[in-house]
Amino acid sequence: MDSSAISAPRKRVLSLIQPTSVPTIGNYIGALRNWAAMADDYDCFYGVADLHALTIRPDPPALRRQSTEMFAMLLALGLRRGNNVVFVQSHVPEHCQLNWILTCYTQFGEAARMTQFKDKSASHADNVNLGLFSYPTLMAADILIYQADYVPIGADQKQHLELSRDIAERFNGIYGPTFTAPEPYIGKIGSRVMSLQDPTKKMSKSDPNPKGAISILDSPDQIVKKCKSAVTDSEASVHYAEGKDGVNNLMTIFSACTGQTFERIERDFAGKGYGDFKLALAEAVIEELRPFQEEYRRLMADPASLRQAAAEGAEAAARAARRTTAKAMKKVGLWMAERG
Ligand code: ATP
Ligand code: LTN
Repeated sequence: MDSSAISAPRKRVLSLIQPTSVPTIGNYIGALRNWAAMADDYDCFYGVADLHALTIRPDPPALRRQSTEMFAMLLALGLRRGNNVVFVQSHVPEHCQLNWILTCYTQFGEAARMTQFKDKSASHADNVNLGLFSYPTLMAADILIYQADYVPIGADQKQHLELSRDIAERFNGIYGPTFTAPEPYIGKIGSRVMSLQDPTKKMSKSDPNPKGAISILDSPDQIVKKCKSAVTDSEASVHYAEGKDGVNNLMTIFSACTGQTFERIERDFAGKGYGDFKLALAEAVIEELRPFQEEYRRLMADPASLRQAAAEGAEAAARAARRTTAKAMKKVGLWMAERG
C-alpha cells in the first residue's frame, strides 16, 4: 500500500503582519523569512492584518495603499505556493465574528497584562481605544479560526501567542475539542533585531527615526548609508560579547543574511575595522533583498492580477474560517440560521 495514503495530515501554519508601514529587515529576519522557509513543508495561511492596524487610526488612503503593497510583498516573497493561502484579514469577516465569541472567554485582567497594550497605550496616549485593548483576542481569532499548529513570529509576540493558547485551552475545557492550541515558532537567530541607532530598542517599522531601521524596499544606496551610520562602540573589534549591543545586532543581521556563524564572521573580520564590516553587511543585505524587490516591482505593475489574487485568497481562507466559526457558534449555543 502507498504509505502516503496513511500519512498524517499536514500541520497548519498561520501568521499575519500589520500593514502599518513597509516591513523592516527586523520583520523580515524575525518573521517573514521564516514564513517563506515553512511554505513548502506545511499548509500555510499568511495574511495582512489590516483590522489590527485600525487600532492606531491610520489615514484611510494610506491604509488602503499599504494593505495592497503588503499583500504584493507577501506574494513577492513566494508565499503563495502549493496549498498555501495569502489573504487580507478584513476580506474574511468571520475573524470578527469569532473575535467576539473569544472576547467573552477572555478575562479583563489577562488582556490588561499584555506588554504591547501597555507600550502602545503609552505611545498613543491620546487614543487608548478598546481595539488596542482587545487586540490579542482578534489575534487569537486569526490563529484559532484556521486551527493553526504553528505561528511564526518574532519574540515580541510571544505573550500574545500564549494568551491565544490559554483561550483555546479554556474553550476546549468547557465545550470539548474545538480549537487546536497553537505553538509559537520563534527562530533562533534574529527573533529580536534591534534598532541601528539605539540597539537597546527593537527595530520597528514605525520608528520615527528613519536611520534606525532598514526597510525591505530600501535602495542599495539607502542600505549602505544606514549601515554606515549604525551605532557601534569604540573598541573597533568585530566580535559578539556582552555590552556590545550595536555590534552584536549587526552580526545577527549579517549572519541571518549570509548563513555564516558568529565564529566565522569573527575570523573573517579579525583585525579589520567596523568600516569594512559595515560595507560587507550592506552588501549582504542588498543581495538578500534583491530577488524579492525585483518580484515586488513586477507585481505592483499589474494591479488587476493583484486584485484577482486577493479575491482567490479571501475565498480559500473563508472556506476554512467558516468551518471553525460554525463549530464555535454551535458549541456556545447560538441558534444557527439556515440560509439558502
Ligand atoms: P509596528 O512598529 O507597526 O508596531 P512592528 O515592526 O513591530 O510594527 P509587526 O507588524 O507588529 O511589526 O510585526 C510583524 C512580525 O515581525 C511579527 O511576527 C513580529 O514579531 C516580528 N517583528 C517585529 N519587530 C521585530 C524585530 N525587531 N525583530 C524581529 N522580529 C520582529
Ligand atoms: N499582532 C501581530 C500581527 C498579527 C498576528 C496575527 C501575528 C495579527 N494577527 C496572528 C501572528 C498571528 C503583530 O503585531 N506582529
